[in-house]
Amino acid sequence: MTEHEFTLPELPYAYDALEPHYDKETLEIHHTKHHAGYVAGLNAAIKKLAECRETGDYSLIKHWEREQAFHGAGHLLHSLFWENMRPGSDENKASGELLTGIEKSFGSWEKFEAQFKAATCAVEGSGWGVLASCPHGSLHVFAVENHQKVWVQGLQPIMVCDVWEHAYYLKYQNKRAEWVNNFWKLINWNKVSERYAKCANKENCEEKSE
Ligand code: MN3
Repeated sequence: MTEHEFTLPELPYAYDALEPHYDKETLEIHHTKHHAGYVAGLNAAIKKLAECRETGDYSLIKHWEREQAFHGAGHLLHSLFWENMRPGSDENKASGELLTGIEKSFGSWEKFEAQFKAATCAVEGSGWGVLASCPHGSLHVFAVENHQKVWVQGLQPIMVCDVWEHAYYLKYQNKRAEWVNNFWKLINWNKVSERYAKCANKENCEEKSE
């Protein structure tokens, strides 16, 4: 079989690097058990879909496509999540083109921060707070349910916050807002800027806003 095999990416820092905001035990379990589980689930779904093509038996296609979407989105979001954190600082803010884009899209940095935190805290059950760029450069906040629900196809996530209970419960228990506030100090805005620069077509954006 020639299907692609996904692997668990290494973290760009040690498991205790994000203390005290993100504790070592949660981060290690989150990465080695939960994220690894999504990688395994995605590979299993891809293998099953290859079997469907070989046998011509598509009777379980709906199930395996859903498995692929759930575990695939889980894998991609976690990969982004690790990358968009770094050791914390209380004065943490975007700069440059990303800051300009945020101010244009949300009115001000403070309004963006308030909307992102409120949306992320309000996710029903398990999910993610997501900052996403649309193809012509405007920015949007979403509260994504599970890994793949309540989403606009075509948007590119550039910064994500995991609010599944497995992401924070050992340290924060039911205090999701406290986790989200501390996550805010961990955001690696340089990485988010790089991602924004890659996906936004500024020329097109300028045309639309005039
Ligand atoms: Mn998670």
